[in-house]
Formats: sequence, structure tokens, C-alpha cells
Amino acid sequence: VADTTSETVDVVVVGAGFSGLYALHRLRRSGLDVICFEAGDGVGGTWYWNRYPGARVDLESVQYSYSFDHDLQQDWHWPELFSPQEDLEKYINHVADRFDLRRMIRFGARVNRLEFDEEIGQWQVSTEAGHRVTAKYVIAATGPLDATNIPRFPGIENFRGTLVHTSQWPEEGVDYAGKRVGVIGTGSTGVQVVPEIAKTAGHLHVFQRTPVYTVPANNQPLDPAYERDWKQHYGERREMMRHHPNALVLPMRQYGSIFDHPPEEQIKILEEAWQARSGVLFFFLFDDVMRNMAANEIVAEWFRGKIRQIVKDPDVAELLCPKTYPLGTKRLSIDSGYYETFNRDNVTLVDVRGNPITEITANGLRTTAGEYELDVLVLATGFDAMTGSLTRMNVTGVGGVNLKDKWADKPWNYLGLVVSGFPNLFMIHGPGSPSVVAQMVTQCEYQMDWIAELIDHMEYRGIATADTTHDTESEWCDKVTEVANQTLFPLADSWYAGANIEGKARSFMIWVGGFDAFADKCDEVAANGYEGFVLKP
Ligand code: NA7
Repeated sequence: VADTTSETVDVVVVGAGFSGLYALHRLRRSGLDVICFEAGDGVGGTWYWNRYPGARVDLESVQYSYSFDHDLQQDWHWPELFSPQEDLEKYINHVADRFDLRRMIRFGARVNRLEFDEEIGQWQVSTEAGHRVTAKYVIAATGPLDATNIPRFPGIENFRGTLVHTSQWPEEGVDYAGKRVGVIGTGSTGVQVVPEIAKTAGHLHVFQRTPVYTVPANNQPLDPAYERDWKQHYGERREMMRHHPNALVLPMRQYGSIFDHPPEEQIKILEEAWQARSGVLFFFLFDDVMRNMAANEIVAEWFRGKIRQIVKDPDVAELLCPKTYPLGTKRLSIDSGYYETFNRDNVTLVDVRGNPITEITANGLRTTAGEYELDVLVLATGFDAMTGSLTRMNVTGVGGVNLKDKWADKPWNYLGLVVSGFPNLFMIHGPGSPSVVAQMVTQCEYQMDWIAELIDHMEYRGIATADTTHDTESEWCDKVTEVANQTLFPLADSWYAGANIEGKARSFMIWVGGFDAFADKCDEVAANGYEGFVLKP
């Protein structure tokens, strides 16, 4: 129900996902008056919206979980190594109740206007549900993968069957059993949803534009001994995560340069990683895979060999082999039987790179090669990543500048935390931070603690606004680019670089220099009296 009266609080948090909930908990501890607006009707963010069959986290749940409360991490039991969406949603609901966060949240309240009011130096926040709130600070806990990308396929409005984007999967599910189903998209989401749908669909057509590299998850029930071991060592392991480039603990050997190993040994090492239980291992086996094209190609070719082994039809196997971008430069996926699915009689892979989709029709989908009749069309077409959730919110800063315009050529930011001209607006997992290339729960706790300390500092010293300058953000963005250019990441047309959205500026948006180095830098900035920030009384 909309509040029509206007309220004043210290902080508005936008979003009640993992970051938003921790923000509420942490800021309340600082004695601040906080309110959260959440577009959904429940908590969980990504894990609330993405309830498509097969949705699952691709990092171990003992790691991808909160560390802020000792008892919580001791009490909680994860049934599986990599949790499915349902278990993540259960966990986040438990956290909301356990820490009594729910009453600070207004559900079904999508923020549609964030305006910095220069006269009073505060933010005016409005929601679609009619809330109006004035706040000194805003925390954008809006997630890097929230703004759904529905490509503008001609005729999409004419489709008479069921059309659904994976991130808007209805709670009651979609009835596809025995039906003719199409899935567009073969990123991490496609990789998860395809094997599940194939199990009961009458026939499944997978429309692939770019093949993906995906590693078997080897998911399994959580081994009780493994769980005990984690619970005994959580303190030190969380500390290790803070000092790891991907905020992870990887119980593995590293092998230096791939060129230091003869081919048969390379194969042995890669085989072991394939049998192990994490796709991320492939990034760390050898130092040079993400930096040296020849090193990357050795692993990529071995990978293609795996696909050719698993997929029986050689033409289908070839079509599934990624050849146009280095391994790891688009998100490496982990799957449960993805390649094997293409051996099923009821599954057909369709190449829409060679024969692009021309339109959606009343009865299905047409490519330059012909029409496919479908009852259900699933869009696993991803997100306007990193910036979309913010640019779609209609944010205006000093001088009425719209964030969307400010970011037209590049998502200017300092440390992924602030944008010049948008004082007291703090981002979690913003562009310029490690975001999706490191484990995100530990990262959100780190960033939120950092922001909360800055807010404490401001409150204690009577500081009204924290901003930065365009020079400072330019310098940081140059650094982000420079670090990315030392790797192979920029070689792919990925959403990391904004390449998946028509008309979006091409700019590599993620800090790939490691979460550890990023956090060290943030610590240093704070220790030097918030270097690069402009703090005004
Ligand atoms: P992704 O990784 O952006 O994947 C989207 C997929 O959809 C990808 O295969 C795209 O092909 C395909 N796509 C997008 N637009 C089109 C059009 N117009 N025609 C055909 N195919 C299209 O999104 P996900 O949801 O899978 O994963 C997002 C992240 O969530 C993931 O990385 C994890 O971090 C969790 P393309 O590659 O652009 O050729």
C-alpha cells in the first residue's frame, strides 16, 4: 500500500537482495533510520526473480553466504554443494526474519525516481507504488544483473504461445511438459535451463548465437565432513577470502605457466580440474590462461575436445565449440548435463549466428533458414548488466544531470562506489568494482562495511555530502581499463563490456585486478582520509 505522506529518513536502500539486506543490518547498527524499497514481493533479489528450472549458484554455498554473524554460519545447513534457487531463497528469508529486517522493507515498491535536491542536499526518492521519501544517503543495492534484456525481435507481440524471460519466471511455474519449446540464449542461464526443460518437453529447440564454455558442476549433497570442516575453520577461511582475488578459498594446486608443463601433463591437470567441482578452477590452474592467447588456446582446444567427446553428432558438437573468443572472457558456466542434453532425440540445436532470427510469429520463430513452431518461447537473453538497474531508475544528480546521460559514453565511477555529481549515492557491486568476477556475498559485506564507516565518519564530523571529482573518476576508470587490457577479457563481445545491448557504449566495466587488490585500495583510500572524495560540511 502506498504511503502518500512524505517521510524523512537517514538512508534509503534500494533492493532487498543479499546486498540490500546486509545494508539494512549494518546501517541499523550505526543507529541510522533506514528504509528499503524492493520491487519484488519478497526478499532475495537475483534469487527471488530467477526461479527458472535449474537456477543454481555456481560457487560453493559454504562460501557464497554471509560471514557477518558467527551463529548464522554455524547454524545454517546447506543441503547441496551448489545451492538451487529454492535453498538460496530459504536462506535469505531466514536472514530477513532472524535479524528482523523485514519491517524496514517496503515490498512491491519499484523506485522510479531518485532526485538529488540541491537546496537541502538530500535525495528525494519516489516509487511506482507512490512512496515519497527524503533521505540524506541512498544505497543502490540494485544488483549488476537485474535489468532484464528482452531483445527487440520484430513481431514479438504477436506470439500466441507462452513467452517468458528466465528472470521473470512466474512463481507458479510454466507448463512446458510435452510441448514444443524454444530457448533463445546459451549463457549461464541457458546452460542451466536447457537440460531441465529437455527432461519433459515434447521437443526443445535451442537457438544459439554464441556457444558457451561450460564445466560440469558435479553438484552433490553437501558432505557432512566437509561441512564440519568449514564450520570449524570459518574464521580463518573468511579471512583468506578477503585476501583472495575472487573472494574464494580454492583447495587446489596451482601450476604456474602452462608452458612449463609438457602436453601430456597439461592434459592430466586439466582432466583433474574437469572431474573436480568448480568451473572457476580453470582460471587458476595456470597463471597465463587469462593473459596469454597461446596459453588460453591450449586450454580452449582441450575444452573443445571434451565437447567433441560428449556430443555424439559431430556437426552438433562443432556448433557447440566456442571458437570466436578466448575461454573465460565471457562468463565460464558450470552445468549439470548441458552438452549431454544435445544427445537427446527431443533436442535440436539451431545456429542463429549463421541464420539469424528474423521475427517472432504468432506460431513460433522465424530465422533466415525457416520457421519453427513453438508453444513456449523462453528468453534466456540476459541483462543490461552492471548499469541497467541504475540507468532505468531515473536518477538525477547535481545540476539535474541524469545518470543515464552521464554514463552515455562510459559508466564513470570512483572505486565502483560513487559517481561524481551524485553526492551520497553509494553503489554496491557498481561498475568499476570486481562485481561478478568475484564471489559476491563477501564482496557486498566488504563494500557495505566500507560505506557504513564512511557514513559514520561523516555523521561524527558533521559532513553533509560525500562526492568525488571527474578527474578522480577518470583516473579510476583508466586504471580499470588498463588492468583489463593486461588480460584477454576485452577480446570478447561480452556483457562485461556492454557489448550485449544494442546501442550501449562499449567500455569494460569490471575491475579484474582482483578483489584483494581492490579492497586494499579501498582501505588505503579510507586510511588517507577518504582520498579522492570531496567531503563538504
Ligand atoms: P548472458 O550471459 O548475457 O547470455 C545471454 C544469451 O542470450 C547469450 O547466449 C546471447 O548470445 C543470447 N542472446 C542475447 N540476445 C540475443 C539475440 N538477439 N538473438 C540471439 N541470441 C541472443 O545472460 P545469462 O542470463 O545467461 O547470464 C547472466 C549472468 O547471470 C551470468 O553470467 C552469471 O553471472 C549469472 P550472445 O552471446 O550475445 O551472442
